[in-house]
Parts: sequence; structure tokens; C-alpha cells
Amino acid sequence: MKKLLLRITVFTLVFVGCQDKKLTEVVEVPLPDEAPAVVAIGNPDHVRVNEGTFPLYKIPYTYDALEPHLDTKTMELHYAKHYANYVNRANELIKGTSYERLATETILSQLSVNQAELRNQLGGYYNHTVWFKTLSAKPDEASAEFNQLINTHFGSLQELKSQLTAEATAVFGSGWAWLVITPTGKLAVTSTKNQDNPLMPGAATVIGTPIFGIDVWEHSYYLKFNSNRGSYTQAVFEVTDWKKVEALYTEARARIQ
Ligand code: MN3
Repeated sequence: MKKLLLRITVFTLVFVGCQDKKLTEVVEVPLPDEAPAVVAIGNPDHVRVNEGTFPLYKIPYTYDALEPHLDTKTMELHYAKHYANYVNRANELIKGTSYERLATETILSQLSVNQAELRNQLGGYYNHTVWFKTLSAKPDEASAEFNQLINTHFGSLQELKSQLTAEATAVFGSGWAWLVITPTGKLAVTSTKNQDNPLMPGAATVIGTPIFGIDVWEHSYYLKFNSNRGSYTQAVFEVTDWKKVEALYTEARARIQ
């Protein structure tokens, strides 16, 4: 054993009557043999959930792929713990109910404010699935056609990002900022509390199908950004793949027509 000794000198003041007396004590403390092991990064492919109606969306990137914008530890906790838990809980709640045969968006659009548990768990499942689909280590731009649609509704992509940031920072407590397609095919930004989303009755000022969201629960940003939601939102845009947002738009548009 490689023995390293650390010399610590301790000064102790001992009061004897009115006279100070200084003692010097030498303590030898052995140091550990080896440096602490580097914490291993998990593998998203190893995350397992129970069988059920709602599948775990397999993220096509590793937990460290979105560095330095979104940190490895947060991505791992978010996917392997929070998201996997929502998948399991949503499946438990839906099992044996008439909802099992319906499309997820249809279920969400039927959940009343009294169905809080299902809103929380199925919302948590759906919201994270939408979000994880739009993140990428090498984000692509949307087509010229979709960019034109963004310009028509918001003026520019930059202005859309500003409006999403404003929504994200305005949420009091936990929630989401959203880009949605409305039932009449328009694009709009809005926000929701908790795990609600704009498909749920009474959840947002604008009803619509989410095509992009920003998770503003503290678990999604606190490790790296502390309470600075604005900086976190900017980091999210660095890894947002607008081509994938466009793909969700195209899917949703086909459903509402
Ligand atoms: Mn989350």
C-alpha cells in the first residue's frame, strides 16, 4: 500500500488560570490508496419500463451528447428516472380502462380537471416524449416552407424563441412553455402548469397540439443553471432540431385535418 501521510498541525489554546499556554499537536492521517472512481455515465438503451400501452421513446443520443448546453447528469436523471417513471405510472393508470384503445392526444383532450393523477402522469409521459424528440446534438434547420410559416406567425424564428422564453420564464412554479398547432392549423405559443399541456381542457390560454415544448420543472435545469431559467431556455434552443419540430407539425397537421 502506498502510504501517504498528511501532516496536520493543530493549535490548541489551553487556558490555565489567567495565563495562555499554546500546545502543538502533530497528527498523521493516511490518505486513501486511490483517487475516487470517475462516475460512469448510464446508457439510455439500458432503461427499462414495464409492458404497457405507452412505449418509452428511445432517445437517439447519449446523455452527454447535448453538452455543454444541457448537462449529462440532468439528461440522465431526466430520462432514466423522471421520464421512465411517467411511462410506468401512465401505463398503470390506463390499464383496463376504455382509454386504452384511444390515441394519446384524444385521451389528453378528454381529461377533466378532476382527473389530476392521469393529467399528471399521462401529461408527463406525453410532454417529455414530444420534447425529447426535438433535441439533437447536431440540430437541423427546418425547411424553407416551415420557416416561412414561422415568419408569417411570429415575424422570425428569433421572435418565436423570444416569445417561448417569455412564456417559460413567466410560468410560476413547475410547468411547460409550448409551441402548438391550433385546431384551425395556426401556430401559437402558450404555457401550462405542472404536467398539463394545451390539449387538456382548461390547461392553457390556447388549445392546440404541442409540436415543441420546454420543460421548466426545476429538475430540468437546476443542476447547471440554478434558478436562471432564461439561460436554460437559451441552452435548449442550441440543441433544438427545427426539422424535428417541423416533423411533429406535419404529423399533427395531418391529424387535425
Ligand atoms: Mn421533466
